[in-house]
Amino acid sequence: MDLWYTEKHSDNVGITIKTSKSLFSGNSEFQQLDIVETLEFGRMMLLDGLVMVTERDEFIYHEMIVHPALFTHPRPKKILVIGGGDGGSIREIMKHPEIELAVLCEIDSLVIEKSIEFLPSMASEIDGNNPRVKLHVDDGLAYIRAHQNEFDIILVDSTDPIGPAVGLFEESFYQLVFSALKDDGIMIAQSESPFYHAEIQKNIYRNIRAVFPIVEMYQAFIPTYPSGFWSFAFSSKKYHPITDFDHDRAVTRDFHSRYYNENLHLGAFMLPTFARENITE
Ligand code: AG3
Repeated sequence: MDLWYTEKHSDNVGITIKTSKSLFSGNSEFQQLDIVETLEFGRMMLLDGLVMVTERDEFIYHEMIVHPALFTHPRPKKILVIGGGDGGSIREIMKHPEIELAVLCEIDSLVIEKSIEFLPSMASEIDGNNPRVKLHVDDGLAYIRAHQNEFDIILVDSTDPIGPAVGLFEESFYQLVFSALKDDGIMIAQSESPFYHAEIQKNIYRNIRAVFPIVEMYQAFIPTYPSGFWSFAFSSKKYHPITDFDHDRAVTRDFHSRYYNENLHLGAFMLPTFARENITE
């Protein structure tokens, strides 16, 4: 029997992926979590039916949410990831030896637990054995409200602005992130698809610009996300992702990356006109 899963990307379009078995399906107090085996993309994790990660293309998202900020900030030491319970962002952060501490604040312990169990290639650094990683099961809003002037970089590794993540796209949340960052801090927030989510993007960028002086969108190609054309908001108090980019440190990095590189760091900020128009007032 053929089992195909479809996530609708708009009212009339979706992505359909052939699956071979379900590894886990259950509900937490926040959302429905599914982990399935697929033929083309390896294991795939869904929250409320939306594709969060697949083993085959997660490297693109996780390299791109992490490395542009870490090679722009001159001395990043302490990082907070809000969401990201699969562990992929933490894995990429740990490739930077100068990072002293990465805190993961995920609202849903079921996501962490099942990622450790079924997605070990992503969750390798969140299994409790790395002293440079701390886990907090908490609402991101509650967590940063209690932290000021503490982090060099904060990554908002959230799901779409529906369900438990709605609050992570509001101006009041970005204000809290701003306060939780040090004076030269950087926030990166995943910011949806320029192709399908023009209205959502307008809203996200308006909210971030109300708080951060430097805001630049950059893009990545992620095959399993709506339209494949995805984006991140580089939001910063002081450092600019292009003029402050530490090119030499990126070139001499001592880890292999499969998507990010020193040329792409610059290229990712070059946007097609329609995408730029989504975020210009
Ligand atoms: N966070 C972004 C997922 C958004 C996907 N949206 C969708 N499929 N409609 C992924 C978290 C990875 N750490």
